[in-house]
Amino acid sequence: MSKPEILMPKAMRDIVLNGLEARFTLHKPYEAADGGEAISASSAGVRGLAVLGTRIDAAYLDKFPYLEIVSNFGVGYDNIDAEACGARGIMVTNTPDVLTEEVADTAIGLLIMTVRELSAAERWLRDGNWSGKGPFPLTKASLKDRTLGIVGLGRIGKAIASRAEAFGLKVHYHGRNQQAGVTYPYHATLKGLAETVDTLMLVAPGGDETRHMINAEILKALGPTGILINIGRGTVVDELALIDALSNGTIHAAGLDVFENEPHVPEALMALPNAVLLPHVGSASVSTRDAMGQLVVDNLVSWFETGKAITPVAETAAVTRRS
Ligand code: 8YV
Repeated sequence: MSKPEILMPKAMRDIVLNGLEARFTLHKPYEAADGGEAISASSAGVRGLAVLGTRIDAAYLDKFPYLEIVSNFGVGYDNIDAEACGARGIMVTNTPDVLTEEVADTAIGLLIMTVRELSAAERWLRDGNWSGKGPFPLTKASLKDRTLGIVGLGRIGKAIASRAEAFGLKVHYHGRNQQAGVTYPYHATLKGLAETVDTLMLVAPGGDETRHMINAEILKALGPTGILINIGRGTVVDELALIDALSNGTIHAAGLDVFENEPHVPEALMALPNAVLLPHVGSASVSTRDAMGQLVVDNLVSWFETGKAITPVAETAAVTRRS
């Protein structure tokens, strides 16, 4: 029997490339001089996509009449119109769980960096200021006595919450629904959460539903001692409103691992001393990225061998293989 054809729109880690080449006929349109043309010429028999960040919408799906499965590298899949896939009977998978602890560790690291101004303190030393001008100025904020409001208490949110508790923080949360068995105080509205806590941790997924959830009103509710951390998706925050809030003292500081238009970060944000900015490194260790890559491969292998995906997304959980 001939091997199923898989298309990888953008280059991915060797673990994905080698894993797919061993089991499938792999199309790599990015190697051609004209990637776009190459996709339509080679697409006829493609039954699976291995995707890293490529926008997969209805028009993209039209190129692949025999498509059965889209295997996404990343737990977030706001790059994929999963409802359009589901409506066509196309399975979508993501890479949950394998990155949970890594992202939670990064979130806590970013929180402490932001509260205690650790990147500025390191720059102070490296610039020779410690021996020249004296000690780094005391930070206005401390982690002690903070209350953390988590927006999006899913698997990663819960891993952050248990770490935060170990640091002595009180934890509250907001999400679409109150969760059974969760004892952290629940806030039905984001504004209610922002008014109650002094530290907001965003772990919400991207997409239309969460776009610019964090706006001027929410930042005002968070208040002048407020600290905003975003480890989820950049689109959740209205970046211009955040720049305003950081510039005029509406909130104290922000730590961001994700941005609205990655990899572009607004100059105005870069210029702010009270923003800690990381280049989307939440899951970015070799071991975690390898585990994510392996899951991209395993979902495709499982689908074509057993007819079942390992980690289907909610929108396509009911999709079954036709052949
Ligand atoms: C991804 C992420 O690795 O999993 C996600 O949703 O944001 C990251 O962990 C990244 O988007 C892919 O480069």
